[in-house]
Amino acid sequence: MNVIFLRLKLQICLIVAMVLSGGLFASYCYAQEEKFFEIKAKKFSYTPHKIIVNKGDKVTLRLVSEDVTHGLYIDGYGLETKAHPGQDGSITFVAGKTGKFTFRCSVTCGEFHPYMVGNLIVGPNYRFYVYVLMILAIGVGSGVVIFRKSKE
Ligand SMILES: [Cu+2]
Repeated sequence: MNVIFLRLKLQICLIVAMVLSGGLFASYCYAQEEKFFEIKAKKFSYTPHKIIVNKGDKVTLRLVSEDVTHGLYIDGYGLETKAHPGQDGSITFVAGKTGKFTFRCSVTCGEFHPYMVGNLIVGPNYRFYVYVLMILAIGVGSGVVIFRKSKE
């Protein structure tokens, strides 16, 4: 094994590492989607009462009250907003945790207030894994091609 060959191998490793890290970063950026939901709050329910997003999504919830002042508190995320009649509330956050989270009214609005709940469902981000697999395939593939060429 000569010095030139060793240097080539090192360069190949460097290129592959650069492709992989750049690809991972790009995957992370492209896998993130912006999602917007308008939630109508009325004694004693939310419409819609089920919000489904993917991990990493940038989520904006606008809370609109159709009668009295209502709140929306997301368990597990510890986020809250309030909507007064004619004055909407809003929360923007990155859904960093997967799972099923309950959101509930945080303003006592009447006798059935404790039952005013909904769910935030944050699923795993499959798009991200698909991108990562593609990048890995490209990285390994190009590495193999360069490696073979350098051997000739
Ligand atoms: Cu309430």
